[in-house]
Amino acid sequence: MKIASFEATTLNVPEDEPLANMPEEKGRTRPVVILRLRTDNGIEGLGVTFYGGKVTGSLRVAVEELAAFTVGEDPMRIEAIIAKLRAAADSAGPGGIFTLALSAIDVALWDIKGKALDQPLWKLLGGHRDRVPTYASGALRRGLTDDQAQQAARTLVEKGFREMKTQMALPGNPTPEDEMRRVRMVREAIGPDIKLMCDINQRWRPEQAIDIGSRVEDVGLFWLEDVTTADDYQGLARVTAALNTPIAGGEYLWGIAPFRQMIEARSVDIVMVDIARAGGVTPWMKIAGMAEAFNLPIVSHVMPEILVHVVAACPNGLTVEYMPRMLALYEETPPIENGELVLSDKPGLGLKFDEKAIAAFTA
Ligand code: SMN
Ligand code: MG
Repeated sequence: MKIASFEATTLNVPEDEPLANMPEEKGRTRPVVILRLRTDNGIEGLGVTFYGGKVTGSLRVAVEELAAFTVGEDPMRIEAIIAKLRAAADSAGPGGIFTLALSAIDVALWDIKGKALDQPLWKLLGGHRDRVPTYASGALRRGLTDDQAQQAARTLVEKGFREMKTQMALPGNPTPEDEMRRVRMVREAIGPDIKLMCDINQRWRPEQAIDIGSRVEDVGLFWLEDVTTADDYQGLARVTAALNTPIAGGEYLWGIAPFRQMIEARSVDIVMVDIARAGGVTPWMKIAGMAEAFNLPIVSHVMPEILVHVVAACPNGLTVEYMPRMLALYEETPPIENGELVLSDKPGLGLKFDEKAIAAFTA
């Protein structure tokens, strides 16, 4: 079996918020590049990447230029292909557009491998369990009013979510009191038994994180995420040491090596890995193993339809972020039962592009 051809397409995917119907801005779209990698025996692997912003055209070209080097290669030899692509791109890595593009190719190769072996990816990668907890994300954002946040939180509970994520570092010039009030109001709306995460998206100073983090310890957050600049490993470590609330981080790191620095510095209690910035399924699983060696749980970032496989595969997989932004790209995605995503036995990623939706989103 050899790679025979490929097709990369730029899409503008609507940023609707289907979980609690709280769109940030009506009509806003996110640019995304999708890849179809085809073999000479009729298998098609799919890949998705993004974070290209206004240079998404360049990201698509990077996917195409790299994919061209996979043609003629054996798709089962993923590490050999990655090495070839790294060499071809000279020093364009280790981060940036090169890695975002590599990720789409790596994901498509794993999809092909699963289909060729007639095995779902989560089993191929370890198959630790066939259901994984998931948390609602993207609905309880910082831009909402307190009332909207409470209403959205109740909607998520009514929909059966047992875990959900909100945000602090509110817009404007919030006082620590304002920040506390928001997270308390969300807790009040959902009750004590729902797991509540809170994302800061790198917007606090370490001392601010310790101050506000200490004031909200009694809210019982499941984790506090990206409390300060993502690569300030020492600053993060100070916050992690100072608070009882677990600190999560890692979504902004590129490749695998920075995770070593972050974990060795004891910067986080929970390791979060973004597949596009990591460079695909291959590095995601290596980072998961690194976290396991340090007795740390691992969690996914966005694209639950893909990441459910890697979290389910790992013994230290904790929960899957249910960020529904890309679900519209597919005919069908894993269902949620009792707050858990249910894995299937469909081969590879078990996903099929919804061709009508793709045509409608094509840029
Ligand atoms: C996030 C960042 C970028 C895109 C989507 C979501 C956020 C999260 O940090 O963790 O959900
Ligand atoms: Mg985050």
